[in-house]
Amino acid sequence: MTTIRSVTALLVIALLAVSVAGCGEDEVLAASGTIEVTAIDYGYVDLPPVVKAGSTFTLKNVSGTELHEFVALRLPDSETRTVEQLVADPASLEALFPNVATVVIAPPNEDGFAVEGTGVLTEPGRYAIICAIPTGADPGEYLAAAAEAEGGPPQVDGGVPHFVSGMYAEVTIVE
Ligand SMILES: [Cu+2]
Repeated sequence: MTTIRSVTALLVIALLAVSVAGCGEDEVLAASGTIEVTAIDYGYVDLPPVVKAGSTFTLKNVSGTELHEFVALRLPDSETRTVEQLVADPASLEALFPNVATVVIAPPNEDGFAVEGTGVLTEPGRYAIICAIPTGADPGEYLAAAAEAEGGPPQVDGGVPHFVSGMYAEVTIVE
C-alpha cells in the first residue's frame, strides 16, 4: 500500500514538473492585448512585468485628487541599471526623455487618454514607466500647460514628481 502511494506521489510530482516547465516560455508569461493599468497615489496596479509587443496600455486613475500619467521610456540596450536606480539619478532619467514611446494621462477618477503615441508599445526591450506629475499640481492647470508645451514636461507649480514617491515601474516588451 505504502509503495503504491509513493509511486503515485512520484508520478504526480513528475507530471507537475512537466507542466511547470511548459509554462516557462516567454509566450506563456507575457501579458498581451489590452493591458488595463490602474493609477493610485502613488503607484501602478496591475502592470505586468513582461508584455508582448503590440499590446495597448490603458490607464484608469482611481485617485480622487491627483492627475496621473503613464510615461513609457525605452531604455537603451546598453543600459544595465534598474529603473529604481535611474529614478534615483535625475540626470540619467532626464537623458531618457527623448526616448518617450507613449504617454497616457488620466485626470482624477477618470480613464486616461494618450497624449503622445497611442498607448501601444511595439519595440521589444526594457522600458521605464514613470509618472512625472508634480505632487499636488492642479489637474486642469497641468493639462492646459501640457497642451501648450513643445517637448518636455510642462512646468507647473507643485511638489516633487510622483516617481519620487514610488510611482515608477519596469516593463519588458517581448516579441
Ligand atoms: Cu502620478
